[in-house]
Amino acid sequence: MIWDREHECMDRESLEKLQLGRLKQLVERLYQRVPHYRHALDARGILPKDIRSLEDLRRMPFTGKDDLRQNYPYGLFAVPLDEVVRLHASSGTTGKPTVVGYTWRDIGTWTELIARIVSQAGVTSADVAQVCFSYGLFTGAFGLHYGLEKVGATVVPSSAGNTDKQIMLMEDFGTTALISTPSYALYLAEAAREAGVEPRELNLKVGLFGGEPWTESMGRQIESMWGIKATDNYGLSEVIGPGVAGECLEGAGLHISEDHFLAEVIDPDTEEPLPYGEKGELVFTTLTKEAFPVLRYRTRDLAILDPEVCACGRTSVRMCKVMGRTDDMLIIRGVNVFPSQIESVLMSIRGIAPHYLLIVDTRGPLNQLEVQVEPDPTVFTGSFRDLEALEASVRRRLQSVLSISARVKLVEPKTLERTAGKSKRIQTA
Ligand code: DLL
Repeated sequence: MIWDREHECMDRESLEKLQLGRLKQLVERLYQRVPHYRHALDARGILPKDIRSLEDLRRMPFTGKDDLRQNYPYGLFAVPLDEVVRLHASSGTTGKPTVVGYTWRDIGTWTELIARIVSQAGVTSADVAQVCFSYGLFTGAFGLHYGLEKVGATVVPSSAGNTDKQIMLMEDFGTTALISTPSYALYLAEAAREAGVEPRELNLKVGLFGGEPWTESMGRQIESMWGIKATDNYGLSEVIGPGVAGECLEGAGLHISEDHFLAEVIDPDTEEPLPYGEKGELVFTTLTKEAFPVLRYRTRDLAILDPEVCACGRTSVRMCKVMGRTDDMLIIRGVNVFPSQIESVLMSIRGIAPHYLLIVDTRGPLNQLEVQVEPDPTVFTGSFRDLEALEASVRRRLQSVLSISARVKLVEPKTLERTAGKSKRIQTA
């Protein structure tokens, strides 16, 4: 079903007219209300009134994670805090998270955008939708939640974890739609089998998966284990959260809600926009956000855009599945992790040498992270009890600062590789 036919099937000319009007308003608002953007526009000699066509977007400055870090926590908000009704956060590149805010109207916009993507995946008021994202600062759960309610689905906010209970709820409540990361969907299917429940015999029909990259082949595996249709949906906190783009049942890419987000693909090195069909870094400009609008936000995600009208009738540009990243961000059990964040945690712990190795084990359904560190021989006494205490304290710090559970392994001093050039600190097992 098409949730918002007027906007999802708009002809290009009307869409571009709408986008241009919204872009002008956005730049005006940013210029008036957010000093960071005013300075960035002034530095390029651009005034809001200079925007005459969508092409003018090319001249605008980019925004990146560093800008968010420098303006932490509220510096990029375009409304006073008393108009903000919700905060969410995702990983920053160092110790502090990236904070995003929503006005009441933003929550309404988000709800509509999610209603579009869940309808694209075929979810209706007849469905029982189990949301297995963790409810909290992560945008996944709350984001999907309201849009699912909007289409009238029966929402089961079971949150992440507690696998046995998830399976019991699925059986007892007759869940038909599973909302989670793709890796959690695989893990749940395995766990169900281990608990003596055959996933294919449950009532599930469809899954909406996102929050991390997954391949077509992983999708086929999820589909065959659960006996469902697996659909992909994409988003990021800085832009709104989930709801930026979603796959319809044609399975031919993810429709971007272009009346709310201007999408570009750029060459990450030259920063030049690339034509449709070429692989590059996705860049989004929010056209309607009030509390936390962004201008040309560099996602670091690599993808290709396709402007062809889809067989489903929607006219929006589609992005392919995310093909990789331009940086070294990892996603461990749905949590974004930058090696630089781990580094800053490690460096704050006494007794640890400034060398580490991250090993990402992708063999099971859920990624595992092992952090190998060397005890600092000048501080460390060598007793076994001290060693255990140090390991435990590193593990606790990583858990409390980054919300990730990692295995911590202390290795012999001076055994981790030192190189004169770029050190290789991430390995995949
Ligand atoms: O992961 C928003 C989201 C939640 C989307 C639930 C879909 C479902 P962040 O925590 O800010 O927001 O992480 C954003 O996750 O830049 C991508 O690298 C990655 N990502 C999100 N969805 C997908 C996807 C949420 N479908 C970052 N495919 C993004 C590949 C994805 N990568």
